[in-house]
Amino acid sequence: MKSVLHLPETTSTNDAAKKWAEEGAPDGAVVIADHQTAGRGRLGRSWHSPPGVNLYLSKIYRASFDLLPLQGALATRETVQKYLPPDLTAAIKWPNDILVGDYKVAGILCELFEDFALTGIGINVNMTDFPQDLRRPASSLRLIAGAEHDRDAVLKTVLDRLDHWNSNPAEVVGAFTNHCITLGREVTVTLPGREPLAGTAIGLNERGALILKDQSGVEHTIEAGDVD
Ligand code: BT5
Repeated sequence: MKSVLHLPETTSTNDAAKKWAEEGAPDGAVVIADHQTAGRGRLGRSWHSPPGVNLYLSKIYRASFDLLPLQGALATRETVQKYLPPDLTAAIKWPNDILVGDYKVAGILCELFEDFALTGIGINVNMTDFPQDLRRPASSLRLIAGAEHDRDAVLKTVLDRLDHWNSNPAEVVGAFTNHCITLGREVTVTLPGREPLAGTAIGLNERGALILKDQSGVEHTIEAGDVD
C-alpha cells in the first residue's frame, strides 16, 4: 500500500510533498489537499484552488524522472476524458494544459529536486466560479458534463492512470503525440527573458521536448515555455 496523505488545507500540495520527501517519504507517496491557499502554476503563476470542489494532488517520485511531465499530462487527460460526454474530447496543449475545446480544465506542475521529483496535478472537478483574470478560458467537469462528480472517484482514476503511464514509458511519447493539439500548428513560444520564437510545431523528441521549425527552416528544440 502506497503512502497517501490527505490534508484539509495546505499552501500547495507540491510544497507539502517536497517537505515530506525531504523527511523521507517513499517513492510513489501522494499528498492530496481539499484546499490550497497558494496553489502554483509554472513560472510563478498561481493556480486557483478553492476548497471542497476540485482535486489538488502531488505525487513523489524517486526514480525515472525524464518523462514525468508527459506521463502526468497523459494520465490527467484520460481522467478528464472519462468524465466527458462522448462527443467531447480532452486534449493536451504542450506542455501541460488539459483542454476541452478552448477551455482549460486541468494543469500539471512537475518539479525536479536533487533526490526526487514531484508531479502536481490540479483538476477542476465541481468548480463553478472562476476568477476573471485567467490567461485562457477555464471550465470544470461539472460545467462541461452538467453533473457533479465524486472527487474520490476522479482521484482513483488519475492515480490508476499515472501508474499505467509510469509502468509503460516506451509508449509515452507516442501517446502524447496522438493527443497533443499543439503539433502541426503555427505557434509562438515564449520564455521569460527571451525573444518569442514563431514556427511550426513539427514533433516531439524522445524526452517530449517540442521541435519547432522556424520560417527559415531551422529546427529548435524547446524544453520549456508557453505556446500560443
Ligand atoms: C499549470 O500552470 O497549469 C499548472 C497547474 C498545476 C496545479 C497543481 S494543483 C496541485 C499541485 N500543487 C500546486 O501548487 N500546483 C499543482 P500554468 O500553465 O502556469 O497555468 C497557470 C495559469 O492557469 C494561471 O496563470 C491562470 O491564468 C490559469 N489558472 C489558474 N487557476 C486555474 C484553474 N483552477 N483552472 C484553470 N486555469 C487556471
